[in-house]
Amino acid sequence: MKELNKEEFKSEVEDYVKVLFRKSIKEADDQQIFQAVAYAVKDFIVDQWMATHRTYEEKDVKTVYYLSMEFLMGRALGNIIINLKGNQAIKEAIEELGLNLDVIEDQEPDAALGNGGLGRLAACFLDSLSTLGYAAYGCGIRYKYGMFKQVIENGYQIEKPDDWLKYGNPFEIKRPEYAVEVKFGGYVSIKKDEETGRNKFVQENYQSVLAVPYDLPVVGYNNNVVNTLRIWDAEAIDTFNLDSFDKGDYQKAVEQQNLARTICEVLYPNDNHMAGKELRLKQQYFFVSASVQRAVMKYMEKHDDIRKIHEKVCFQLNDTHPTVAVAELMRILVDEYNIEWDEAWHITNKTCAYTNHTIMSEALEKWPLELFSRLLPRIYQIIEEINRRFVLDIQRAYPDDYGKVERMAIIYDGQVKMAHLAIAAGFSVNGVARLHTEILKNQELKDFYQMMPEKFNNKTNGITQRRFLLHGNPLLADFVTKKIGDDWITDLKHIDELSVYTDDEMSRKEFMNIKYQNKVRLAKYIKEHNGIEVNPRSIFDVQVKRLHEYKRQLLNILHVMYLYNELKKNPDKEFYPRTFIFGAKASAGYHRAKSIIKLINSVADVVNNDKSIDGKIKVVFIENYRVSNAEIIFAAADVSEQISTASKEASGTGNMKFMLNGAVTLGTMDGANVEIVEEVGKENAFIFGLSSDEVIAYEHNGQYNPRDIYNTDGDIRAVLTQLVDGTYSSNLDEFRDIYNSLLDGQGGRPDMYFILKDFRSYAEAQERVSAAYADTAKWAKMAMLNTAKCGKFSSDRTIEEYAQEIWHLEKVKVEVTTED
Ligand code: HBZ
Repeated sequence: MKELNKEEFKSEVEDYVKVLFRKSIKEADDQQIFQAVAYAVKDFIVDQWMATHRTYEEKDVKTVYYLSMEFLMGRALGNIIINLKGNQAIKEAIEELGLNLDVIEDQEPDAALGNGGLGRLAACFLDSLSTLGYAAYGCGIRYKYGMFKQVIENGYQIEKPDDWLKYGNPFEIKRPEYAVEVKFGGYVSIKKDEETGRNKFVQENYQSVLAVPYDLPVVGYNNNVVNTLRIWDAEAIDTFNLDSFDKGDYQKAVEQQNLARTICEVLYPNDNHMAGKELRLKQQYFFVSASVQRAVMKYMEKHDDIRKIHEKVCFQLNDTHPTVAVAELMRILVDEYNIEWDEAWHITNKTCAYTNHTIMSEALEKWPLELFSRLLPRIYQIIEEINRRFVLDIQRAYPDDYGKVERMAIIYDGQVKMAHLAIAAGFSVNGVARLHTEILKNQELKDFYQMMPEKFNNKTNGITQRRFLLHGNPLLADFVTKKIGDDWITDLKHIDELSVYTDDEMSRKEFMNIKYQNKVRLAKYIKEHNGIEVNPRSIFDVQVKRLHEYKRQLLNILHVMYLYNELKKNPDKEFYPRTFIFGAKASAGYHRAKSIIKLINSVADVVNNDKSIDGKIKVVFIENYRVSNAEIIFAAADVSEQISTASKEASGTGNMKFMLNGAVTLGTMDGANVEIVEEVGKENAFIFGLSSDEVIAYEHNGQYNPRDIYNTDGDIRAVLTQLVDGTYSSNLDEFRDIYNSLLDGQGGRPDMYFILKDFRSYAEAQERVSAAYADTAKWAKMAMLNTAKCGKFSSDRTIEEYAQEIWHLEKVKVEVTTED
């Protein structure tokens, strides 16, 4: 690993401030200093970046292309510095320049090219791929505006554009030499190919855009490996050539300009919900076509037989969003390389693999045929042919069961079903936690599992300990390293060696003192950003994640309302002070989710300002929750709220970040919580609520009636009544929709999220939390064991499983030579 030279680095920073801004360090503002430091860091890694790609080519290694609409990267600078092990040297260099690294890191906008779990998982995977030394590209979209910035006004969420590229992105490199054309619309005609004499399908009268890649470095930990996140931007293909324009051309040129301008404009802010918009499908095909075309070209530069592409290339589809990749690859093989259908299909089957991230029906992608065939006429033809053959396969396998075709066809009911296409076309279908994969196999995708059991496998999610402990929680990271050495940084299983220290009182005290200091850090953040004073000696009970009904932030806040009532009734009741911390963005068009944000803020207003409860309960809604402030929040949490309706959360990854940072899970047996409890032991978590089997049984038998609970449980009734009696809003209709949803559900179905059903069990688990926390030694041991037992949840483990079992990649060692 190349050493970072402090003096060289200092003069680079000075040079960059001069060259970029014509200023001295003293004159430059914080943003300019950040830019200069970032350029100096990029200079340092560029040799490794080149060496990495030279090594991949020399060794001719297989490459995974991780196709994803989302990469929720967060900030790059701090992460790159720690992965370079350059923290000390750079910190000193910066200090010697009279600057402060924390302030500089804080200038960087988050690269928020993602919504939540799915996008952040992609980012963690890239970090692990580089650290483990696997050849990989992340392929995505260079959205001009990422996930919106959330501002809370009057308790309501307001969305502001996230202009993350305003000052330019110092880490990116534009690669116009690799630009490719992507075609939309028009029609398909059949032409005779002069060379082969065969019929060819040609797309005509289309509109096209130029896809131009920008590369971002993904630095591995201390190993010289720098992989690439390639994000595509759209540019107009023709500049106006005014001489030769007749009227029709002019019109078309304007349309193409508009198309190029709109495609990469903005990330759709939906989490677990299908947008169904034409522009979204354009975005999907745009980045997928560009990525697949480039991957094929790159492969063919070094190989002469396209039929063997699967030996060197794998496309991993991050959910169904990039599933058009299978049809695009078919198009290239059949139309451009003249390969027979059957053979092209086999090649495609061996090259594509699909990850499922949800069973929520509203998230499943289905595109209307009219839209699909109009926008992507040739791709649509190919999918029709895939469907025709797949339906024949189904009928052959189940000649007497027409229901199978109805349930499994790729095209049915006037829609293209992307999940069915992904399963039919890929060689691997994986879920993201054991329970989730079992539900896929036994419920949601039962028919597919029966027909193609060999495709199904589980890959339980993971997170990178380098960002979420080493960078986000330096105090705890140092403590762990002091106790057990630093092997955990690249092999998290070692963190189990911390277990023995849970019986040592001194170590426990040290651990809890670090937690306290992290709570002070968060309290300061809250004071600065929310103006709310919180007590770092109180229990920090945290729920941060996207706002969705199935994640049940509503259950949490209803319970706060209940506790508040209890305190008002019995002011002298012994009560361990609690700070309930929320952070969540709601999709802009998701009214009920936004209403729940308003409710949290309204409850906060009342409770925080009621002197009679003596500050025993505080409620804080942290504005604009995102990767950069998440790092601070996880470090400070005592209680990790993972309270989704069982069966609905595919995995969750926040749960793992909390665990790593020594927070104790309060959760349902859902997603990866099941595996967390398995690792840490039931006695070191607080589990409550219906099981996934029970939820699924209720869904089938329709026996759940929330009104029975309302009628028999006075405390619950009181809380619900307060939603509509003016306690939390002078507008009695403000929370009426929430009230109705709890009692009457929707579309004739009772509340699908079983909030009242799980309420008592949740409240009782919360009492256990309070009791456990009051026993300081017991809590310290539990918290510390959570950190010690989280070894399984590193994304390094997850990626190792993908690499061995799905992608079949080999590990590469990179040496930086003088050539670079
Ligand atoms: O993917 C999440 C799951 O809800 C979570 O349980 C899991 O841990 C995580 C990683 O596997 N899913 C998402 O975050 N999904 C989306 O963000 C999404 C975005 C656009 C869509 C559909 C889903 O159209």
